[in-house]
Amino acid sequence: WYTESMRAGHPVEILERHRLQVHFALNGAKCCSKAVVFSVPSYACQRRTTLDNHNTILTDALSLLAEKAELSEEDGRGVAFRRAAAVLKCLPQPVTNMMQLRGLPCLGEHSFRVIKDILENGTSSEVESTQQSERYKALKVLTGIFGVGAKTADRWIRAGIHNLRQLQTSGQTLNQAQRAGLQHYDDLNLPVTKAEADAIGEIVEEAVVSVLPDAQITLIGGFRRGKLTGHDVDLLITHPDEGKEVGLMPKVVSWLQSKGFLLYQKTTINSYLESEEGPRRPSSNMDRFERCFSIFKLRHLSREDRGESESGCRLWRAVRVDLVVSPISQFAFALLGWTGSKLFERELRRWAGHEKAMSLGSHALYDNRQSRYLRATSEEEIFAHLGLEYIPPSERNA
Ligand code: DCT
Ligand code: MG
Repeated sequence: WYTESMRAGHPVEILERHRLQVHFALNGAKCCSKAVVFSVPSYACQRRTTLDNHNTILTDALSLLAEKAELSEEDGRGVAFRRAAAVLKCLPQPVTNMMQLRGLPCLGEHSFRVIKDILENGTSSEVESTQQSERYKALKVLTGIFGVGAKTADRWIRAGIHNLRQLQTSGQTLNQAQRAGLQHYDDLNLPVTKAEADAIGEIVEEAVVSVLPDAQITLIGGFRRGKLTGHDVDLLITHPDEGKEVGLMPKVVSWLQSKGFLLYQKTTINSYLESEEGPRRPSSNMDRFERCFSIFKLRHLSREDRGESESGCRLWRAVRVDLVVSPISQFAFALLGWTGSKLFERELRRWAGHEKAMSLGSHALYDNRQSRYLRATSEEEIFAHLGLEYIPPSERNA
């Protein structure tokens, strides 16, 4: 069919997508007499998870319960729901029958109950009651403020604060990030489009190249995985000559500030030094790079781009932007570590530790058995060190 369609001149991308779907259908599902029974490997980093999710109703429900657990600081439960959702995200077909799930990894009793409820009743009573819960609604609104985490939101809720108006009149002291977060609340809760991410990439490139020619900049995070929208723009900066990147971030930030592009920024310096880390201290901490958490002032690309009318629309919007600077020797690890998804990253680290006795971080890979760091100049090499088949970014959407 594939070869014939090629001869018939069908577009290659479409054929390729169909070929992969058929490939996965053959590999990821077995037909038994009653229904297709799915089978997938247990670590998300062994699976190919595209954005083509055939089970969004189930995965949205499990993701909401994961979020509720994370907001309640029940991290173990949160990860369990994330893993269950990730397994369903990579299935080649919609689940229609509980029997199809026999033998799938990562589906605990609780996740089974939620799935069963949805398959039988069309909705999950637990998800519905969560969505209606005052506490969950307040946690969502308050953690929607940039700079506010679950702990702060919980403290505020216990002080009777459930919404932005109550927060503004409460007399609570906000730090600088939270003040900026509150000020730009609506914009920052509006999805960022790929076109906006590209526009920001171009501005940052101009800044970077003007202070350090030959520096390179890469769009990372969800947009590198092919997502069409995101909650922020993540950019990774490096330079082909090791050491040239030192001190780059403050210069880039000054350039951006001088042109009026930054509504808020906080820069941290690179505190990762391999020689001082000690072999058994994996570099999994995300905060060790020279990093800038910022809020950009992005002039609207064009009114048509945003589907807005001529009248009454603002000329700019606020966008969350994360800039990270990596030395070229750590670039492949930074690229892999910052491309995500968060669960894919977590599973890579779990695979490395549990299956290979290695410690993977976004700076380095350490082999505990050989007591040495394993070098890599590409993501492909890191997957090879880990004994994993290479998974491209577009298939890391676990
Ligand atoms: N990351 C991670 N662990 C975290 C936070 C982030 O591994 N706790 C990595 C994976 C994704 C990357 O950093 C960027 O983080 P986000 O912007 O939060 O994720 P995203 O996938 O880009 O999501 P979005 O599209 O919503 O921005
Ligand atoms: Mg992102």
